[in-house]
Amino acid sequence: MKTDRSQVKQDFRLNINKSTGLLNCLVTGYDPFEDQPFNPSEELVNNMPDSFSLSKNNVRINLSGLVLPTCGEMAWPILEPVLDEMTTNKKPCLILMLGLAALRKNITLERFALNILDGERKDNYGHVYSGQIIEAGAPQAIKTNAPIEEALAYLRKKGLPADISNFCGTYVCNEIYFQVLRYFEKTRIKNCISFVHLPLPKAYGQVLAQKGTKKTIQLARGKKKQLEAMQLILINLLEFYAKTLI
Ligand code: PCA
Repeated sequence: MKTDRSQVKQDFRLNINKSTGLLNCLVTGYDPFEDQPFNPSEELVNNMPDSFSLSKNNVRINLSGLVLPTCGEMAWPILEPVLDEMTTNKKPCLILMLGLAALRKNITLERFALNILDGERKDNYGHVYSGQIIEAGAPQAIKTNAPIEEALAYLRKKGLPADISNFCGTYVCNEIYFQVLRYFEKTRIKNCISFVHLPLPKAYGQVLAQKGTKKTIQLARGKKKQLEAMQLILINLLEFYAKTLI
């Protein structure tokens, strides 16, 4: 099914910061979908800082954020030109992609994107797919080049519980993750691309209560604090990944 691109809300287009210094850094999220009234990924992208610092190197890195519609057919034509713009200066690209996995409890760093669209869930523009290939001739799966195992250990050490997942689903997050990984496979630009599925804040609060440290356990209660914990993860991940690119 084709959808008219003019239906896409303007707020899905967030201006990409042109002067990103050492790195081109982008964080993406999605709007609410299915019966979820809220998407933590949207909330986090909209509230992220404009920059973050790399402690040891004393370097500040600017961030751009982009909230995408939960529809692959809509989202990719918005994201692709942003990637084109990001890659024109040939600087390394760091992309942290976020999405909601409402049935999961913990934050998960996704290892693979699959070349498949499948499932019974309608996207926000009514599309449903059944075993459709995203790109003919492309690999069946692409593995992230982000050092997720090391990143996971880093987060856990800071009392921020997370896991690795080998299945990003077969819905919109997987589709766009696949497209972005594939995009960079075709360029020679140094990059680090990582997809992180977020649970609902309440579920993460329960995980934090069990696995957090003295410091982070305080963020276990209340949506605002739970989101703060997720924001901390995001910043820590960005710092960790950025160091591998600079
Ligand atoms: N999660 C969905 C799509 C948008 C989002 O936040 C997914 O996991 O595919």
